[in-house]
Amino acid sequence: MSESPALTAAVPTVSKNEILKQNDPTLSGAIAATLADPTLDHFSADDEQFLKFHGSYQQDDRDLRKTGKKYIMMIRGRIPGGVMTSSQWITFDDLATQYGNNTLRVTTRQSIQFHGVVISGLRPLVAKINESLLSTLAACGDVNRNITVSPTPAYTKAREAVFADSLKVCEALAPQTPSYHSIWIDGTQLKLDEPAVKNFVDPLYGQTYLPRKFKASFVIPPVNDMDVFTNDLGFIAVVEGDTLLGYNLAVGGGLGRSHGNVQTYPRVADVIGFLTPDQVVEVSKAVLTIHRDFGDRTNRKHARLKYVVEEKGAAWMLEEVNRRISKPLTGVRRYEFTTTGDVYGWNRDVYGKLFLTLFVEMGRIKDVAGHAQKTALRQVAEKFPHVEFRLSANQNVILANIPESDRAAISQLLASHGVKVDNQASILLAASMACPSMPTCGLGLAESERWLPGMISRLEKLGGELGLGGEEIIVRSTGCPNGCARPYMAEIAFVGKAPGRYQLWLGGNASGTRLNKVYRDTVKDADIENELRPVLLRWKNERATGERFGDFCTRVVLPEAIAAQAAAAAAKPASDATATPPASN
Ligand code: SRM
Ligand code: SF4
Repeated sequence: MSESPALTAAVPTVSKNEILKQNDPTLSGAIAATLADPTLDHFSADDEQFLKFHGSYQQDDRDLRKTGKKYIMMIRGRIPGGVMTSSQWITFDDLATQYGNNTLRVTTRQSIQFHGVVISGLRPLVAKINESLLSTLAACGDVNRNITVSPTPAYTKAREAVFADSLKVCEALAPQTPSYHSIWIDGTQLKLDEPAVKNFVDPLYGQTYLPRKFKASFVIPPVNDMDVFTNDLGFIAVVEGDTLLGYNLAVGGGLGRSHGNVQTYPRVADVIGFLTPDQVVEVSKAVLTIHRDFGDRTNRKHARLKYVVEEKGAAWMLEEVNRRISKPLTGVRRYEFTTTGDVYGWNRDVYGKLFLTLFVEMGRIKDVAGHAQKTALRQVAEKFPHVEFRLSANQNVILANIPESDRAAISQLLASHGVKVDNQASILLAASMACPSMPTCGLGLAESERWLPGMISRLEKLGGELGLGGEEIIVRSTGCPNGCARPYMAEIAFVGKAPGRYQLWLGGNASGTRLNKVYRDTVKDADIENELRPVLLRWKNERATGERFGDFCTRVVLPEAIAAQAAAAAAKPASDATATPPASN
């Protein structure tokens, strides 16, 4: 398999991916041909890029690298708002067993990922997802990704209107490429010489799609369970009782960064105006096309919409959105967020039925000795077909639409598989998230999903020693700085730098409105308690009444640490200056 010949003629100013898209706006590459060849165990580097638009990543098992390279695929579902029927759940459960590594990975964007799929399983898996009336199209790639929507049915009946609006946006922003159907459903390579195919240009995205990924979210205050400010496009519902009045528009959020590259940084979105529900599609297209037209196509590390908004300003953004819509946005309405968390256990919904939020450790649904969560959920889906499965952006599962009469039977079924409905996890674990990192993620620099549960136990031990047991602190970890478990919003974040080494970030808040900051640039795994002990002790002794750890760090610890780092940097000879770790990035 060879690289695209177009690369030899690369226009120096645009990135490689731009040339790939330009040369094949159908995004078909040679995917179908590779799938049809049983001698191949992986795709070409070019097709890896096209595959993302189809919802799949080529990976290799990093645990096996020392003995050889085993190619595996990750497939991500496109599940708007994370809502699934019980029969779709059964399909996904079957597919994980038949083609994947027998786990379902609930993602931080309300989707499910399959890991460890070998190339021969890829097409049947994607075809069966489509048969279940879900998709994988645009779950990844330079397009609008899975739209997230507040899933909890406890707060307002307006959620249904918000969800309906999100589906309209999802449909309006979906790419139109004919290659998805032909590769995954028909199993054929698109005939690139057919005029309709040859001249295909996506009506919304154009020939080269977006410069980078684009993420949208709908959230209903006061619960910021979506981390809405980390999205390129956020709709913050303005609700009166059960009536949806409209949305405040948030633009330009995003978290990805690279170590040592200060041109890359996490950013919270700006809230720039208010729109009525009839405007959601028009406004979504306006924001998306601003990214399409102004995003940086020369440098993928600088290509997200957040850099456009940061560099041109929120006022410019508002003007540009208004230029592209028929009725201008009006002034931002009052809103307030108080929490980002899910409500665990049994609760009553706004219609008088019940829902049950189940904690999923680091998002990984699997069967282990004494805790067969995968089997338990499947049996719920089989025996209670009216139950709706909702994925949360905190990597949990909400079972919704449950009559009171099913409560005892469902609790009992879960208990028989070791799955608790009360006191499901310790207070720290229940508020934690980790990205997958090893062994599947090719970008991971350190462990994350496999490491954080042990780290949480260590923090619980430390908290116990200091008399701080029972206090909630939002702890998140990622294996690299890309930010997949949204670490930069956490009160304590561990961001992988190298095997066994983490950057330590402190200072996010409970409402998901504030970024944290770097406290230590590199900490060895074994030294983490030593770094955190004095900070936790100060919090215990010096905090204001009810002050959370992240708020205390932002008020007291970080300003002092940043001043100390600046003083140390000033005291160093000029030649050493670049070795000073940044206080924030
Ligand atoms: Fe992510 C890339 C996993 C949410 C920022 N992300 C990846 C890849 C596909 C690695 C790759 O490119 O080769 C990871 C696959 C690992 C694996 O083995 O499964 C990966 N990202 C995830 C998931 C599964 C993490 C999780 O714990 O659930 C989340 C899937 C969401 C979904 O269903 O669509 C996931 N990723 C996020 C988020 C959080 C969010 O969107 O709410 C972010 C930060 C927000 C943002 O986008 O700014 C995020 N992922 C990234 C980035 C950095 C993007 C940037 O602007 O620089 C990358 C790297 C890239 O795109 O080049 C990345
Ligand atoms: Fe991979 Fe980094 Fe995302 Fe973790 S944060 S899944 S290591 S890209």
